[in-house]
Amino acid sequence: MIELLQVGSFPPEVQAELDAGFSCLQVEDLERDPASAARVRGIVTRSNQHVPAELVERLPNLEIIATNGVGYDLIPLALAARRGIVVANTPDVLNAAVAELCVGSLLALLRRLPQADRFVREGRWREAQFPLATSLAGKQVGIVGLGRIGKEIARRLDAFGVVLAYHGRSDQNLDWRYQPDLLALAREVDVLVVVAPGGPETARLIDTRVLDALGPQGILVNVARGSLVDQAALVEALQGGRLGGAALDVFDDEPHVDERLFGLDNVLLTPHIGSATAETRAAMAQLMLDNLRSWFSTGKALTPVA
Ligand code: 8YV
Repeated sequence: MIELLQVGSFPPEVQAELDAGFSCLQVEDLERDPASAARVRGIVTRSNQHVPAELVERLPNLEIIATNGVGYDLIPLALAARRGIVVANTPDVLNAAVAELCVGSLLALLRRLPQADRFVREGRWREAQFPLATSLAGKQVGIVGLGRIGKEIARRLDAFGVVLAYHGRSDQNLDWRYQPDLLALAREVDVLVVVAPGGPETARLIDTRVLDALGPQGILVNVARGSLVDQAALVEALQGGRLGGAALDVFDDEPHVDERLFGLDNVLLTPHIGSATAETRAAMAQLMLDNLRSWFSTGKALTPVA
């Protein structure tokens, strides 16, 4: 049976599929039996798992790294390219789920849904009216990273009557306005949605200058990677009233979240659940498995990272 090195865990039904088709080693198995490293032909992992370059270097016959997720920022891509190792992710099948979470989180933050729920549950409606919130309709929204998921977010936001613009590496000549200057975009909008890929090129893209340009009424939404935002600067801007609010699904050092965020009423926190629907995760796992099966039967992955 083809031997894979498994980095990270999978739900039982996915693990059963992997075990039915492959012999899955753990990193500990390499320690126990160093000779097994030469037999490993693939790494199977998840997008929130770090695949160290040192680990890849220990596998002389590695052919493919297949990840369950769209992000590949924790995979040593340059090393893989140098070694001729294909990296396959699971794009597109999770676009709708992440877009739904983005729009849902933005609406929840603007209309203060968590607070309204607690207001009713705690019986406070009997004594007072819930304070007015603010509408999404009519807001100026900027999207940082108009890729596959970004476009799904934009299409959904169009239906809410917002005014959309986007920032990224190039003008895609779409109906939405392109803003080549990120600071200018942050100054222009009420809401800044971060949905660009993670990795060294986008690390701390949203820094103090961008947050201050977004301003005390501005809202930041991050459904991409914690690495895209200077988290310390974000916390300080929120605590200091220099930013109006934030909806965050991703963080530095997950699952450990800066506890200073917990006391902020103008922040919505979710535990990296962008793709976390049953349907989406099933589709992602299927595509990950199909990438592996396709590679070992045809020499081609279905969705290699461009
Ligand atoms: C999860 C993600 O982290 O796809 C990604 O890049 O960040 C999320 O879908 C991943 O799916 C965990 O397996």
